[in-house]
Amino acid sequence: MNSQSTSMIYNFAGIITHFNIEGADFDVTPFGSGHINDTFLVKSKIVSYRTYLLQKINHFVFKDIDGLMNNMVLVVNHLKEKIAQKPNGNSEKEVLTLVPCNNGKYYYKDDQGNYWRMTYFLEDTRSYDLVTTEKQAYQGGVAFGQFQYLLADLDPAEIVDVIPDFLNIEKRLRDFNNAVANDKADRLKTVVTEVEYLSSWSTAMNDILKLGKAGILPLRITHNDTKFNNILLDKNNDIQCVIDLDTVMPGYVAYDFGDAIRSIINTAVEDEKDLDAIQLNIPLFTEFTKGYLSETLSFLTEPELKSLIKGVMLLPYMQAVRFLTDYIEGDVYYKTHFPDHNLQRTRAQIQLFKILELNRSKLSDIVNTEWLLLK
Ligand code: ADP
Ligand code: GN1
Ligand code: MG
Repeated sequence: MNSQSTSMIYNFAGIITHFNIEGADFDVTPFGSGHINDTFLVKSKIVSYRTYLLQKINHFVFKDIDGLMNNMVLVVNHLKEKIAQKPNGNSEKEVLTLVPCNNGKYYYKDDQGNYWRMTYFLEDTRSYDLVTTEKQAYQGGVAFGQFQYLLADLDPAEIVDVIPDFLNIEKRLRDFNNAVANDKADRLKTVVTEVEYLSSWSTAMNDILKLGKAGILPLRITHNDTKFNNILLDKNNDIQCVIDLDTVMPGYVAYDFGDAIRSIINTAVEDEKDLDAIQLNIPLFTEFTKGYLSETLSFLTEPELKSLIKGVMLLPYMQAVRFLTDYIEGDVYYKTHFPDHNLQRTRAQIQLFKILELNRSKLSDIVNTEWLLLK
């Protein structure tokens, strides 16, 4: 969507007046490549004024907006307090800052029923859909490891489950099987191979849940959407800020580890069409692992450490299940940019999963070695 077409749909000038910000007369342009929310850069024509990021929250995905925004306020306040205690910590740069609305809330509901929120735009930062350097991978590990560490003392009972069973593979497979049974968009005939392949792995993917239910893996507060483009790096490729806090909820650490690896180890993008371009970049895996363990070693239990490799297998698998479910249902959840986008995403994630499976023991050895080196 270009800025002209979005400004015809939304009355940005009107929406912005509901937020407590300095300046007037803004340029509003679409920003970022997230699959869920709609993000816009709000830049004042007067250059000395702060730039903001306006997001239309996807209300189809996040049904409890009050719960969602309460979680976000809790998490950013907690992180800011922690960062302020760090030597040289800068809580405005390292943590998202929400802009309050004139109604005292942190979101505004417009008369079309859309929900909007605003944060400070973090200048001189970038997010990456594809990781290319070992430094980026290491910094990613530090970022998500530190995120878990800093939230370890936030009471999980205070966090609302905004999407219940978000990363529960049993639930995701139930949804998948329902989609297959209903075949609403009449697409099943085109994806028989993919459906059979994913179904053949379903029972093998239950380990983390089983260990969790048995009390062997603790529930902690996790990010749950640790795709690499959900961190901002500064000009020197040092970590600046973890973003996209919508899914911060109780979860298992292996979920965050596995989802981050899904985007870091892959030499190609998430929706790569050319399956041969999907290879593993093992040095990036090693660097992410080093960074992650350096921040989490103090609290990770041995079962959690052993579960990390299970997360590396589970998250690409679960993502393939989710993309294929959406494809079969007629593309109702993720934003798509061309007709078979969700199918292309599914195939790319299946390919990644297959190569990960071939390299599983090598990757597991790397985690163990890095752990022993750091201990
Ligand atoms: P989505 O839920 O749609 O993925 P995100 O919150 O991840 O939305 O934001 C989309 C993109 O916008 C990010 O990948 C990042 O590039 C950019 N972004 C988000 N927040 C900020 C910020 N505060 N400062 C600078 N860029 C940001
Ligand atoms: C979505 O919003 P974004 O693009 O960071 C999705 C994640 C998926 C990811 C796959 C709320 O994340 O769960 O892992 O796409 N977020 C939600 O790229 O479903
Ligand atoms: Mg995002």
